[in-house]
Amino acid sequence: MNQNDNASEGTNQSQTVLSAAQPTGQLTLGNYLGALRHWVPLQDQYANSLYCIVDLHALTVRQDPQELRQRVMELAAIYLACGIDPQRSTIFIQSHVPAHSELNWLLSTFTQMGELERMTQFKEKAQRHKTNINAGLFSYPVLMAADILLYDAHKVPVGEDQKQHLELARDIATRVNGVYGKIFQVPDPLIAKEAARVKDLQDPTKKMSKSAPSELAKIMLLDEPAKILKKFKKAVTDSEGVIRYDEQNQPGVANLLTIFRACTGQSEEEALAHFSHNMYGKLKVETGEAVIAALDPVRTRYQELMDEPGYLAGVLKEGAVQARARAEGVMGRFQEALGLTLDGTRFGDA
Ligand code: AQP
Repeated sequence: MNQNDNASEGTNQSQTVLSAAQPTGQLTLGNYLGALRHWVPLQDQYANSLYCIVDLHALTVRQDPQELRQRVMELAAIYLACGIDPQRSTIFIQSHVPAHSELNWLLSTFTQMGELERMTQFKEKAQRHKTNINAGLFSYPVLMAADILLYDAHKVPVGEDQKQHLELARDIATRVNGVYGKIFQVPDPLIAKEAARVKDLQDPTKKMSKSAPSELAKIMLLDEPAKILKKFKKAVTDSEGVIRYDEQNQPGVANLLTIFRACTGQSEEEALAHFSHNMYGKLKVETGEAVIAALDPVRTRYQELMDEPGYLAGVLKEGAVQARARAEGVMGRFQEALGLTLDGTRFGDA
C-alpha cells in the first residue's frame, strides 16, 4: 500500500485505521482486491482498526428492507470470512451509531456545493440512477467524511475510486481545524499499488461495480468456481492477439494481467514471461483459476459463518457499543467548539 506523503503524526502503533463497504449487494472481486484483502494485515500494523457496514450510504438507492437486513448480515460474514478478527477490530453497522448522521449534518455546513458538484462518482451515479437522483446521493461524500472523522482515523484503506472523496474529507477536516483548533484528525488514504481499480470484464474502460447490470461484467466473491471460469472465458479482450501490459490500447488484457498478478503474487515481468507466446484463452483460464484459488477459503468460511447468525449478531452488537463509545470523544469536542453545549453538556445526555 502507498503511504500518503502527508503522513500524520504518531507511529502505526498509536494510530487508527478505518474503512467500510456498502451492503448494496454481494461484494465483487474489485471490492476484495482493491480494499478488503488489505484490511487484514492492517489489524497487526495499527493500534485500532474499525470496519463499518455503511447501510446509510446504501439508502441513496431504494432498498427492500428485508433484503437490506439480509445483506448487512452477509457483509458482516464476508468481513469475517476475509480475515477481519472481531478480537482485534471493531466491526459495526453505521446506522447503529447515530453520531454518523449528526456529524454528517454538522460537516455539511462546512462543505461547499461546488466541491460536491465536482465529485466524479456523483456524476457517474447520477447517470445510472436517472429516476432517483436524491440529495443523499449528492451529499454522500459528506457522510463519508463523517464516518472517518468521527473516529480520529489516521489511515483509510480504499480503492482508487474513493480517492477524491478522501481528499474532500481531508479538506473539510482542515477547514474545521482552521476555525476551531484541532478538532479532527486529518486522515490519509491508503491506496494499494496493485489492483486499486479492477475493471469490468465486459467493458474494461469502467471499474468493476457490484451494481453493474450485466452478470458477466463482475465476479462476485461467492460465485461458484464454474461460474467464475465461465465469466473469465467470456471476458472482453481485443483483436491484437499479443499479451502485453498496455492499459490504453489493450485494457481488457491489462485487467486480466492485473487480476492474475494480484491473485498469484507474480510481478509484471514474471506474468508476461509466463504468458509469452500464448493466446488469450490461456490468460483467461489461468486468471479464472487463480481467482478461484484465492476466493475458495473466503467462500468456505462464509458458509460456516452464515450458519451462526447468533454469533454474527453478537459481533455487530459489541461493535456498535465500542463504536458509540469512541464516537463520543470527537462529537463532544466538536459540539463544544460549535456552541451546541450548555455548561459543557447537552440536556438529555446521560
Ligand atoms: N473495481 C474496484 N477495484 C478496486 N477497488 C474497488 N472498490 C470498489 N470497486 C473497486 C473499493 O471497494 C471498497 C468498498 O466499496 P463500496 O462498497 O463502498 O462501494 P463502491 O466504491 O461504490 O463500490 P461498487 O462495487 O461500485 O458499489 P456500487 O455498485 O454499489 O456503487 C471501497 O474502498 C472501494 O474503493
